[in-house]
Amino acid sequence: MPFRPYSVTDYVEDVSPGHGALPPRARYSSSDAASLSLNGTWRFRLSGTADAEDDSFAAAEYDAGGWAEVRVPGHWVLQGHGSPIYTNHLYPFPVDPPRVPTENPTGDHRLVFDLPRDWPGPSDGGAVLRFDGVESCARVWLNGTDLGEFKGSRLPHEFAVGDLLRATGNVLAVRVHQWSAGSYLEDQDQWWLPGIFRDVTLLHRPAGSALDFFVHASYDHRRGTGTLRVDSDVDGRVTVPDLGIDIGTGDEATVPVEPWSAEIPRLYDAVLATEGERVPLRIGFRTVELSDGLIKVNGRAVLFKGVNRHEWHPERGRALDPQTMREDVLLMKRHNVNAVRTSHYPPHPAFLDLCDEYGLWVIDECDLETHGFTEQGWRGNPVDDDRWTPALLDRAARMVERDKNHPCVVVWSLGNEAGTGRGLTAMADWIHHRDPSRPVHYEGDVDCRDTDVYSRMYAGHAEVERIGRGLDGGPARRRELPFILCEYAHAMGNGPGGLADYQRLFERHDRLQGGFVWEWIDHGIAHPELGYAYGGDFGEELHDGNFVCDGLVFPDRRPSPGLVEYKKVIEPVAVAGDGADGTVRITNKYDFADLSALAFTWSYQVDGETVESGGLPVPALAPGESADVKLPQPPPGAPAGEALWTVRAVLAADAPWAPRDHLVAWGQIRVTERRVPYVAATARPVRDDGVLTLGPGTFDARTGALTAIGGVAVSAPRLDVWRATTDNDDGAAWQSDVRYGPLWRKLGLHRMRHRLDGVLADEDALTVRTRVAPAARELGLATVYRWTSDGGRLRLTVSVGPEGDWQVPLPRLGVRFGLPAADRVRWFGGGPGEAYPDTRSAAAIGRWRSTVDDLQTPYVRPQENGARVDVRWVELGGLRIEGDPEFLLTVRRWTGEHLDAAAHRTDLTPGDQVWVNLDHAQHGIGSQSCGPGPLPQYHLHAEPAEFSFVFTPAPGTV
Ligand code: IPT
Repeated sequence: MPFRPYSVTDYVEDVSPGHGALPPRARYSSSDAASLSLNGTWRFRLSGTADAEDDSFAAAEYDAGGWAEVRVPGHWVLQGHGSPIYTNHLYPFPVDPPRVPTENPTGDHRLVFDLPRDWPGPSDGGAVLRFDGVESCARVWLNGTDLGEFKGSRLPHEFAVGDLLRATGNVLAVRVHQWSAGSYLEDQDQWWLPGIFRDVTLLHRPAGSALDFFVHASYDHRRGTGTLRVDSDVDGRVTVPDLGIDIGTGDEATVPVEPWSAEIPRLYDAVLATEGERVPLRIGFRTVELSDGLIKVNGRAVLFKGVNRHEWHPERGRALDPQTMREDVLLMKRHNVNAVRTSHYPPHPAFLDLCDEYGLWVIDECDLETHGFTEQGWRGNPVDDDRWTPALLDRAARMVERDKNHPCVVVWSLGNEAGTGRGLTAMADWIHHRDPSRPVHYEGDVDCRDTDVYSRMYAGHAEVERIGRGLDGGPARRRELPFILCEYAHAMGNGPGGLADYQRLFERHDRLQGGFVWEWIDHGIAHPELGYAYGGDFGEELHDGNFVCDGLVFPDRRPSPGLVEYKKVIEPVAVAGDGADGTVRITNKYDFADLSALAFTWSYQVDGETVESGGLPVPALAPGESADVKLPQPPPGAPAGEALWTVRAVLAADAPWAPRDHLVAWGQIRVTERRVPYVAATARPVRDDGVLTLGPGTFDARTGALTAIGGVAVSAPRLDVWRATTDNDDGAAWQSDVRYGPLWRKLGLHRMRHRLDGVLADEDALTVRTRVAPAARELGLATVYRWTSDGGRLRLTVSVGPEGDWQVPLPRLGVRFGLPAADRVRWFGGGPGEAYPDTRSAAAIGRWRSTVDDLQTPYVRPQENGARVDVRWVELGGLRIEGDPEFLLTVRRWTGEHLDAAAHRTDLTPGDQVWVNLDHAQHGIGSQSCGPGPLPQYHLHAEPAEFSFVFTPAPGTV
């Protein structure tokens, strides 16, 4: 038998963007033309290869009654058919472009629908069938007619179908292949999730309606005027009632307007009326330009306080509903975020409507990433291969044409991590030509040959500072351009650390126009046994574990401590002062808004209790302005103690994105210092038959181990230097810098031995000498516990002296002990949330309460979490504990070792004790899961240290 080449359906492996679809155009919904959503339950059949089934299912008479069902929009792998796959940059199939594996999960979808009774007849124009997003390749039939096929998963595709429609019994058949040539262009770091995951809509196109139009609405900040021109392929009229504008398409009107900005998103309702339909428009007047080496909007340089947003829902994947999109926008606005990079593809179009409305600067990024080619030195990269250029240009055009009328979109991005090549240059040229009104971004263009902004990812603070100072050299063109970090502060697990240090640089150097935290949300998939699943949990042969959970919000959108920190770091008002002169310095850090939308309050707190509070009159400072505002006299008769002022800026009235009184910014100003607890060593150790008592403390006389305080049995405090390594401690495998997590483990810091060297009970103290060290190493920590008491209170002083050559910092330094029970926790110190040395901007000094369970931060992969900083005292489990100096507090129902061993939250089960860590210090957090480690000033060096805790029985605090 002659050799017969096996070939799958040709279009799947064709590098062209597809056949049959209409040219791209602006996205809009007309107010009077009919439309029909085809979302809903469709019939579904999954096969293992692209050609397992013929196309008979597209025929009207085909009986799909025995098929399964899927929800559209949706991904079939999240609906019980097959499984998701997570890889960061590795292609989960052999790299041989444009070929794809024979095993190519293929989903046949089928929907039978009727037209609404009032659907216009064929003489009233045509109709188009629109797909807003299908991953990764689709072939479409309507009523048995082959309409064509397309690739470009997160981009719209439309087909003309007017002639094919019937009043009833229309059969729409869509064959979707998981893998196609297009997959090579869609190697973003996320789950591979095939399916019709965005809306499918049938749109009536009345005769005489526009195919496409381009709204040009600029703002002249010198004159305070806006200029409007709407270009359309069909003549029509444009009216803006609030501005008295009534012009023809192609004509220009210039009138005084209020400009649009992310801070004050002024939109004007307008109508484009053509012979065929009326199209409602929301027009924002704004001009983006590069001038003085800066990105300016309406004449002012902007500072991006941004996030990278992937579309994510823990049950529905990238099939987002309108409420989820709105929730993202509201959460961002409420956390002072002002910019979004739509990493790494154009979002669902409704998201951009929300950004227009609520005000967010958007970098709209094209659906393009070929990162996996880095494994072969970028050989064969499609973006440097002319055969692929039409597909790249098609993607660029589909993004720009769809989104060009959004004022929120201020920058176009060519894509992400696609190396370099002629295809990218072609895209940039096309975009520059089609829309000269917006700069073009692409991080991979290090010389900025094709782009208008110098962009990097994960650069460390020192390098960012050099760039800010203009000392980074580089090609002449790049030196003239503004700088952004399109990704920084990798928010994986506990962290990111160092945000405040970046922000200080951004604010100091004009050239640094801010950055976009990587990333907005953890892409954990809700899982019945694991809580949230990540890479590997579906048995993938290649995967990148929990690298897909690196967001500022958890999969359920609860803010992580990282987001709370970011909110504080990027707050638009600075509150500063030293308390000494009775004034507070207020600075407006907005780029456009004055402070008139905010109301200020003061409160005077002593030992964390508010003594008095009131309103603080602050002038409506213009952007960039500061004022010294007089604080009231400290309330007469206030109790003695540690006093401070807290100044808050809240919304003075309801805003569209948050209610009145929503906290926007705050600061605390110290008035008097804390007095540390003093315990006179007046009680004597008393020994009685193996038991030693000292004040309220009971000890094992032989070992000197504390066994009880008052009535509370405890397991003795011991030195603890270990923390369940965070994703940032562990660091990314490719990091060339020192990664302390693995080093700590190699040294054995997770299995320290405690050798007892001596117990001495003398006149006024019980002293226990130990040496704490790991097996197989010569280094160790000479540790002395000294107990004293005044009869009622028990003071523990811990002295630590490193022995040997400690070249690494310690994870933590403190003591850990066990309590039989504890539930409620009350403390005076930093709160309410988690904080570490380089993630502590949002910790406010005050009195806080929590339960033990609520002190845990639910990182998808369990790791060190939940510390509270600057704790002066805590009450829990029948004890009060004061620190000298302040300490970090961690309380959990499992040990650090148990936490360290867990892979998912469901691995953590409460034990029979509550474990309390009282830390003198912790090592910083940093961002080394993808970026730099903690800055040197946040390292916890192994050096001699001494710290004390005072324990007092406090019945009734369990
Ligand atoms: C960078 C990617 O652009 C982003 O998609 C994501 O993978 C991030 O890293 C890490 O979570 S790529 C950079 C690390 C080389």
